[in-house]
Amino acid sequence: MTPVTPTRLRARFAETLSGLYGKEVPAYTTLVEVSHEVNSGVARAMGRDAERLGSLDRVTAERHGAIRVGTPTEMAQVARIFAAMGMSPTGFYDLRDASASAVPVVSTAFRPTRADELAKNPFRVFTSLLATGDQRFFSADLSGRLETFLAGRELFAPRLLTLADRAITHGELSQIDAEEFLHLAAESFALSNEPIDRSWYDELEKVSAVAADIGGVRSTHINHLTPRVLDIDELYGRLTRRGIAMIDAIQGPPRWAGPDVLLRQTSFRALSEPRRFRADDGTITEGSLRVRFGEVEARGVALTPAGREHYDQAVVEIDTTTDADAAAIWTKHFPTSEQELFSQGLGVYTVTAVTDKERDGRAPEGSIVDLINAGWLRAEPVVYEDFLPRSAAGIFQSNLTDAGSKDSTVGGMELDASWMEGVLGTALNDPYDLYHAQHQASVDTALAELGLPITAETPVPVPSSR
Ligand code: OOG
Ligand code: NI
Repeated sequence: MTPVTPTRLRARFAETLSGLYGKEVPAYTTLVEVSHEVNSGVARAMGRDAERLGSLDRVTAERHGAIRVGTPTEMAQVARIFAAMGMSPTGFYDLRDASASAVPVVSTAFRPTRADELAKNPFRVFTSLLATGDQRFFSADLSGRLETFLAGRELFAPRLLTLADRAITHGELSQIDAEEFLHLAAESFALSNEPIDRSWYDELEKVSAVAADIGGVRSTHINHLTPRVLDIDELYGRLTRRGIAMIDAIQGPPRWAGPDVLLRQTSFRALSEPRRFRADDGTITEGSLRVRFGEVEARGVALTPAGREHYDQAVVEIDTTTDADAAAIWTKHFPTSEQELFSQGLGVYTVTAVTDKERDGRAPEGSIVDLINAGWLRAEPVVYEDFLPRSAAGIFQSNLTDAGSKDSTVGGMELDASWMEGVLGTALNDPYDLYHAQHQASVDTALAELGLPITAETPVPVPSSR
């Protein structure tokens, strides 16, 4: 029996989780069905152009999950489980200040980083860690009790972690081990039936619904599993017409006539799910909680640090303008064509050499942009594989019924990317480095194919984000 590779484990895990989540949250299955309808419609209407940002197979299988954990120890265990599936921590997101509501978490996303791995299966998981020591949210007393509670729980079976380490060490698992790994991993993220201690949950919920979801229970669960759609405005309309209650808006860049960049997301509202509760006197009652929702997303072209600055400025302007016409504001910050997005150094592209071009005695010369304009190189957009703190905070917030509480008069706690690296025991990938390396590698290969020295200036600035 052939061993199972990390790539295969990742694809199987994404499928298994999708099956599990569909049983737990039937509306998710509707969301996936409607996403597929929209994607086939776009593919029919646009033909091959629909696949500019990923093959239809990739987009159809594509999901991101969101999970939330309570302690650095749990976070480090998550890192081992995902490393077994070829997913490494990428990017650092601090959501504590990104939202008006109390969202006391810092996050990273586990994902494959190589273009060929992303093409095979791009499964990624946005993973948030509760900032239990941040006194803007938790008093010293509550923080102490919360940390004691969290230290006493076990989210992942020791056997699961052993199998994860085996996959990391050997770069594969036997089929028997792989089945057990997948079973235990999926089980760790299933919604638990264990009664929830009512007064403990309520005490945390007063501070933050997110804190209660993470620290009020003895297990974790997948919060949402997000399919990718090629036309999110169309999807939003279709779901609304089906009577599904959606959050008010699509987060991220507005719909407009120019190229889609970064990420646009929306979701149906968190559904009421049956959960069991234990009262102080020990009696068990049936109740319900609303914490899990159905998110969906559309992905666009990745931006360079310069492009990201344009996005940040556009967002501030949209936020601070009353009755803003978001698309009109966007137009002031972004060029309307992909050519411009590339030549202004705002979007991330790879290039390939056009080797069958008639040379007519002329030799290729000039900058990358000159070579593209003269037909020596073809540019392809690189899809944005990461997340946006502002949209993430917006998604968290639009599904909370209560803003919770945050005492901004006390200082926050410094938790940054290097702190997260300490927690994970491994370096975080910087998304800008990954995009830049992908661009540069394609330039090097293409120029070599055209027989040119690798001196032509590249339009993508070196990352200046840190
Ligand atoms: C994570 C929210 C962020 C996204 O897509 O931006 C997120 C969560 O709700 O745990 O998933
Ligand atoms: Ni999400």
